[in-house]
Amino acid sequence: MDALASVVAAQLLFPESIGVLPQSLNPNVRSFISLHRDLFAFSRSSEIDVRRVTRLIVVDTHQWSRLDGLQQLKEKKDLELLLFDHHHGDTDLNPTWEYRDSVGANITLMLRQLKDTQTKLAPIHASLFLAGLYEDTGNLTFSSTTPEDARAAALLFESGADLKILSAFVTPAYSKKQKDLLFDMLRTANRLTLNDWVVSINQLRVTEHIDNLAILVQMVRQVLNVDAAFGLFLLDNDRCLIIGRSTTDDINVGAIMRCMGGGGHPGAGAAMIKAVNPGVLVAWIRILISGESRVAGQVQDLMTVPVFTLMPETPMETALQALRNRGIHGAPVVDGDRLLGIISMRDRRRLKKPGQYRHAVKTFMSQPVHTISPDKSPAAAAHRMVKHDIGRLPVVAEGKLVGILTRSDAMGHFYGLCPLDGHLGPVMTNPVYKNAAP
Ligand SMILES: [Mn+2]
Repeated sequence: MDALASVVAAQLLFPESIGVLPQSLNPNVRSFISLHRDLFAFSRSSEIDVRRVTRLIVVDTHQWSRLDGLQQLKEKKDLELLLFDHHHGDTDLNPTWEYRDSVGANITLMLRQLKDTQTKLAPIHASLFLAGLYEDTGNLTFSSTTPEDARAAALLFESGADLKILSAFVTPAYSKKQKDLLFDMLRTANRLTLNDWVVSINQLRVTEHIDNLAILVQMVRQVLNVDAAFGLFLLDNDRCLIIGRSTTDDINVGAIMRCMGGGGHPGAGAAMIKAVNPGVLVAWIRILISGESRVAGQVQDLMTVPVFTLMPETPMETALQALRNRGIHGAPVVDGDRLLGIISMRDRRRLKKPGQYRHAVKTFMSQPVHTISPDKSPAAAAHRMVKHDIGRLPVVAEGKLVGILTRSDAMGHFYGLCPLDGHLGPVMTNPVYKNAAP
């Protein structure tokens, strides 16, 4: 839909041009065209006399292989080639002039030009353009969406875009090939737990062109409800396309893809690699995910040492007084090196009668204790605290208590990373930790 919108926009920018579409079209694009046949004029590539073409305008792609039936133009000398594209990656088109930028939809780039030339848009144009914009940005929800895409959407609304037309054509009309591949991916996904995050990895051979593999990876991530999903697509030309989607900053897909020669954002990215053994690529991704978390610091850099501990036989009143004196909310209960449990101010609610204040700590402590190892990331620690609704994690290495990490240690780290520190503070703490111990 974005490509169709971009071709129409190119025809507005270059009125002397002829619009040519790929031979295979998504079902929603096909039905849009057949309903609006009188309004838009397109030609088939077979109807074009390539000898008479002096200028080629390419939109929404930067590969010759995607220009069905126009390959002959590749050999043509003096061909002026203008490129408008929002995809990342090297182009083999050798354009005379290129207009490329990382925006969510190509139509956003085209609208920049249309605005510059003060072209007036008819409502049907605005509707088609908005359909393309919505489809490529997932209704402005994909992480590739930029503020400019949202402004472009506003402009299209102002130009009379009709939401009724949109709803009929934006519905993601997944092709049979896409659906088959999606079902395959859901069946064969390999689920791994890496640094406390659940990640799915798919390896598939893809023998024909399939549109928008990225949306399939995105759907696999949603349906399997994993923190990140990676798809390794082995293509016919001896290459492997790797696509990643992540919902956690702790797995920075863009950084991982850059290590693999590609690019992207923290939430989404891709890389194209000369086919090596896919097993090697999976191992590489695992190493990069583990390594990525380490970049953000480790638990051992944030934990408190030495740890104030309590003995199992200490009476509750003595223990609570000791915590109050130190201004802390909880402490591990140990017997020598052995971690037996954890006691926190919150455990007071287990004391029903005044006499119980003389009972031993071991009667009221929480166990088993959730712990973390010193080489984990702060995000993994925070994840564990939220999951178990606890305020502190004893740090254990080789069975020994080496430190303690509190929620404020972990949050202090995140606020340190967060440029809007003070502003985001209350917003971030309240909803997540509403029910946790003080
Ligand atoms: Mn596009």
